[in-house]
Amino acid sequence: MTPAQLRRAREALDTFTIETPSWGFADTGTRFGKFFQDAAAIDLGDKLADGGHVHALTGCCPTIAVHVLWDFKPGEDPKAVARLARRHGVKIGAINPNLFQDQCYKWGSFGNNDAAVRAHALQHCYDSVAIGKAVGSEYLSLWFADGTNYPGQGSIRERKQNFEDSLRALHRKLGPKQTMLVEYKPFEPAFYATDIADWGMAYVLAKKAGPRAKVLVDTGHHYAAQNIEQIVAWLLDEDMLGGFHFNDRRYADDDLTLGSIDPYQAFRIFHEIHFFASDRGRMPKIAYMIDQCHNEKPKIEATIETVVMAQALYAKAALVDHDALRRAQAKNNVVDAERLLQRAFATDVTPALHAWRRANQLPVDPLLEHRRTGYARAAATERKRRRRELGLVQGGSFA
Ligand code: PSV
Ligand code: MN
Repeated sequence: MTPAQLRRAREALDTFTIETPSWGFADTGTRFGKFFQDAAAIDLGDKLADGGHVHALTGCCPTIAVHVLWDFKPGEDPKAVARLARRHGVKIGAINPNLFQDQCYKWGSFGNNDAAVRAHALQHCYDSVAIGKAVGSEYLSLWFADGTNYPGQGSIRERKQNFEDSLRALHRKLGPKQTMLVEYKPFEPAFYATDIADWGMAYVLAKKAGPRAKVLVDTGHHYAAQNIEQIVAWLLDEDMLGGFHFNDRRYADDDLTLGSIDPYQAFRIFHEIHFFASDRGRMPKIAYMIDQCHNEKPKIEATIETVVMAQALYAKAALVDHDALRRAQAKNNVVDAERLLQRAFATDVTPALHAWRRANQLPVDPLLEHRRTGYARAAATERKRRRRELGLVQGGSFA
């Protein structure tokens, strides 16, 4: 790396944080079953401890996303949870209401044709907003499993209107510091018409809900050939990009670790963000989050791998020479324009990552340092014992 590249990459790293998901530390599986890990988090305390450990090693994961039903026991004091997070050196990040597991949601939540169920779902979201205010969270992150499985099953327009009404009502409850993120997904669990199937639908609903509603892009929630960075560029240009759920995939919503299959995809997304920032003279406010399930890899290792990969790809994307790119684009010089991206992608940014970590008193290799601490071994021993004492069947925690 040249000294200028080194400086640029380090400055980029200064602006980058990424949120870890509480559910990424717990036992997860596919719908065919779960394979348990002794060190998997049992409860929210464990998840916050694991997330705090990841932040202590990487220095760029100061918040942890929580899922209300999986993480908050009924009657749990959110302020006590916020204090616990602080003790682990982190804060509570996005609040994710759970609108898909109760039996009452068989026909949907906000899209349900039963007003009583819609009211129940809305109340759960109001409660989630209140939790968010109590813990000082900036984001309410909404994903809906709503949809229909067969043609003719429901009125697509009526379901859309039900969504509009509920999201508008929910937006009115947001505090001045809260942003509502609307996530989309084209398939699963509904397999005919998911109610919020793509970014256009999420955009329309967010626009109608109010100014503090934005779109959330989960990289796994697209058709295989879809150009995700183009969606990102459009949302940026419309000031409607609220955040990301990062993960990688080979087939569908596989929730693999970021960059394990296609690192160039994440690079191209980050490039659009850096290019936008360079055009506008300001970095947009975006909630970078991870949404992965680590079914086979040790959970903390998989999380650290993801964070480190995200930092590397973000730093590489910062190295694209934007002035040269604008010149190449103005002349329709396709080859040179593409080479600028490829050259940045091929740059080894390890020296910048190491220098940034050293400057922030962090281990240069967070994964090796994690192994050296023996954290996972100790957690496995303690959690195994605690599961026995509590009489818990492994995997008793949600997610
Ligand atoms: C759904 O697939 C999703 O991406 C949503 O963001 C959920 O909140 C998350 O996964 C966890 O199940
Ligand atoms: Mn997601």
